[in-house]
Amino acid sequence: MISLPDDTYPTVNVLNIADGGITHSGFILGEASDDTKIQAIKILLDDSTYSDIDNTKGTDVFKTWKFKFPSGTAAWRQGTHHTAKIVCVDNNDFYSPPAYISFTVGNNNDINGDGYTDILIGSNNNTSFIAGAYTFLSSGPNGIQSRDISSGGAADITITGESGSSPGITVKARDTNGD
Ligand SMILES: [Ca+2]
Ligand SMILES: [Ca+2]
Repeated sequence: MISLPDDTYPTVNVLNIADGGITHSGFILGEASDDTKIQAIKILLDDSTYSDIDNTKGTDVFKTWKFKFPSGTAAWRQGTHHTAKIVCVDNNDFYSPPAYISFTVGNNNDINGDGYTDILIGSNNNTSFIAGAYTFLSSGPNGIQSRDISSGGAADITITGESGSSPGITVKARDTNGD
């Protein structure tokens, strides 16, 4: 059997953040592919140095990847502007054309940690005088599925308060299970 040389460059792209957009998640999500094997996926943040998102040197020709924003003291503040350049390297050290995004950090309201914005709606005015909050979670790139909770639809998470209390007056969304 003749082994043909690898003459195909890998590809990489970002799925959840548009170039020039605002992100309301704490992750960058994307895909990578190659005709032979993906060796590594690397990211360069704010023109610093490349670090590995994935360096498993596996046998995959297609991968999805997920990069978590810096945390702790290095965490990015809301309203700050950042750039990310991502490349995929194949098993012959061919580099993909880079995927490049520049974006602004919004408030992180990706509650289910899938990289896409969720909605938390406070309610303190329902018929039984029980206050509450409704959470609608994104389902990946399809976003939040439309539903009508007044005619049989349901929120993903419903927080119901005691009668007479008002937990829904002020609500805050955060990435509660991001990993
Ligand atoms: Ca290749
Ligand atoms: Ca989400």
